[in-house]
Amino acid sequence: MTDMASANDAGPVRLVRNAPVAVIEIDNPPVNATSQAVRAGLLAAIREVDRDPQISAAVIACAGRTFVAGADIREFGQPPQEPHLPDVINAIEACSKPVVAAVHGTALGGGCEIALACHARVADPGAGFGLPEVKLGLVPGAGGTQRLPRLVGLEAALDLVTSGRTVKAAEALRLGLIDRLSSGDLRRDAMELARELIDQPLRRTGELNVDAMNAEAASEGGADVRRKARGAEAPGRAAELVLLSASLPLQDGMARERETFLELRASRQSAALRHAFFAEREVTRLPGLDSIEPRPVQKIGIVGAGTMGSGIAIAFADAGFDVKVVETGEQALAAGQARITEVYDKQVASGRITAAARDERLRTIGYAVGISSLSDRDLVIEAVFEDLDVKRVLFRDLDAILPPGTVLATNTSYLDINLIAAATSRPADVVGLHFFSPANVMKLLEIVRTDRTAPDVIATGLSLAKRLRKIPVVCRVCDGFVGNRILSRYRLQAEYLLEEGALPHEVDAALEAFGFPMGPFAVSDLAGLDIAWARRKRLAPTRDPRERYVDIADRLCEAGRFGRKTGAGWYRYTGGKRQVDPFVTELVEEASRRRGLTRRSVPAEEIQSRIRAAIVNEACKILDERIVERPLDVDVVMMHGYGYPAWRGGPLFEADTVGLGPILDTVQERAERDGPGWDPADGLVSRAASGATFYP
Ligand code: T1G
Repeated sequence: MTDMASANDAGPVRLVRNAPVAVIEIDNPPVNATSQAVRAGLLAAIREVDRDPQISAAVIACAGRTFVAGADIREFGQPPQEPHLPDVINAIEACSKPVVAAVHGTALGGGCEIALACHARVADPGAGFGLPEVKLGLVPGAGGTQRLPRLVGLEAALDLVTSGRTVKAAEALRLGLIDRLSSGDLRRDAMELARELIDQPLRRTGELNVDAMNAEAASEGGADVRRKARGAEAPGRAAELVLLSASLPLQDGMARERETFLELRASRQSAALRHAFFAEREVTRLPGLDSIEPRPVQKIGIVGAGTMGSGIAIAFADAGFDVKVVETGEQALAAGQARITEVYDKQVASGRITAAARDERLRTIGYAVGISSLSDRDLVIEAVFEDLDVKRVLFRDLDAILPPGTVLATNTSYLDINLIAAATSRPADVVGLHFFSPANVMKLLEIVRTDRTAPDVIATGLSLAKRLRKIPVVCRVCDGFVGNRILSRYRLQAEYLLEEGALPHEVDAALEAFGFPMGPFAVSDLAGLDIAWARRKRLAPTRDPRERYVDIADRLCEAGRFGRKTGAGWYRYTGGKRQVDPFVTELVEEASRRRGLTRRSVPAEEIQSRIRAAIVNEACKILDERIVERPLDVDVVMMHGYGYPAWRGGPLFEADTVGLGPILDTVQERAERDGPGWDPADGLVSRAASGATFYP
């Protein structure tokens, strides 16, 4: 092989003129996104390959940690610049010489589309492929909806394009998305395949026929996609384009795709989802903390092996930590161990992990009775009974046995962590790590700093979140922190709607139509009504008598109806399905009578606007009180912990879009009727008056 390693100087794209197989290398950190310079360099390189008689084939590969992870999302707010990615990709496919993609890391979006237009694809066994554009409110814009079905068939293409999920290389091979798995040296294997294709008829993806599924299954696929999208537009539009691939020539299909892509790129939903994408990353960067070194943490202690403690143990074991779970007695410990083992057994049964991986994870989790075995831990998290005195005693005892520097964390959902920290001699080492159930699944982690938490302890929390692949939001202490505080507020507004005429299933239906995966009453039944009941009883002495209080939930609890776990709450449950219960309807109607209200039919739009106003107003108060630093902190909590539709960008992003004036009007109307807890937030009043927004 002539070592003619002379590269053109087209910035992030190098053409290495090995003969007969050249290498086109893209080097655009951090994820080789197809910026304008990458597109121009790639087009120039592929034209050179076509032109140079010394070159008989080419491999497209990437430097750094991944193959092209897509178009550069940061460019979307600007006017499109040539060369456009579809043109570059068409040039790859039209090349007169074989072009092979060498994929490592993740080929996503435009990256996957580049690979699809190559004449063959070789992947690292650990590589992934996906078209996640729908997660940004878009559809693939460079041939993905038209070429993928030509390689994998309509059914698989519908699944991948409308879900945006990433498939691992083994599945990609099985689907026909790739041709080979690399045996070790990816570039060598790709060059080998390219060499084999020299002088062979080129297999151009765009010229393949689509293996169409039957029309009925296709239309069902499209309808099912829209139902699951819960108001998001992109998945349904993507489904239409994939189905069109079976009836249109490639370029006609790509023209329809490009038209849809440009339309959606200008849409509110896409702006909201792109905001959400960057907010999830921005939220991990707190002003003033970027230079603080986190404490080294590898050994984790977890006190309490109940639902939360077990889930937290699994989350840390999955991330490769050394975990020790303790309980007060053998029976509770055994129950926790059984709970953890059951989760892993289910993952093996579903094929999510292998039995060997399960055994490896279970080996990293130790169990003991009592806290004395935790003295070698770097971090100890308590997930015991939600009672302040219990937690204070526990922290006092932990303080006595843990070495200096160990971080003491509480998983409390509501309690004042300043008071828990005050029970120790080391309040600077105390922090809240509020996981959401199931703790090994839910992405959100509220990192709650007390008045005295040391900066390096907060930095430790952020570092742990990254290793746990969770999304952290740092907040200060208040009742319910961010998410639960807002949830309590809008759940109360939902109960006012019951007194005025709505029924639980109507409120839930309106909010599920708004885009929440589940309405507040169904969520209550899932979480358990008794938890919020205990909090209301604890707060009762401090409740402002002027504020409208609804006792329907108390009556349900007094009747032993704690939700799914007791077979009845706001709904009755038979076979896991929720059903409207006349008992609850009667309770609600009786509450209206006691309030002296004549029930009326409440339109879904009113339910949605009042709930959104309640959320925005409380979120703004949280900002005003500096519980969090930025609007995006609240938006990320609500999207990742409470199901606020990401295609709305989170409550404060959406408030800017809807307009703060109309939202303030709704808040002020409720304040007159519902009492002092509903006073408009100062920040909402001032922004509405000045025309300012939450996101300048
Ligand atoms: N554009 C611009 N920046 C991006 C980016 C992208 N596509 N992907 C990641 N980044 C930045 C990210 O903001 C962060 O920056 C850094 O890279 C590391 O990312 C035409 C139109 C690839 C799986 O949707 O899923 O192609 O915060 O922290 O956890 O049809 O990034 O450090 O400043 O997430 O290792 C389709 C989105 C685009 C993929 C890596 N592609 N990215 O995860 O690192 S639309 C996507 C990801 C498209 C075509 C259409 C992940 C990742 P900073 P990270 P990671």
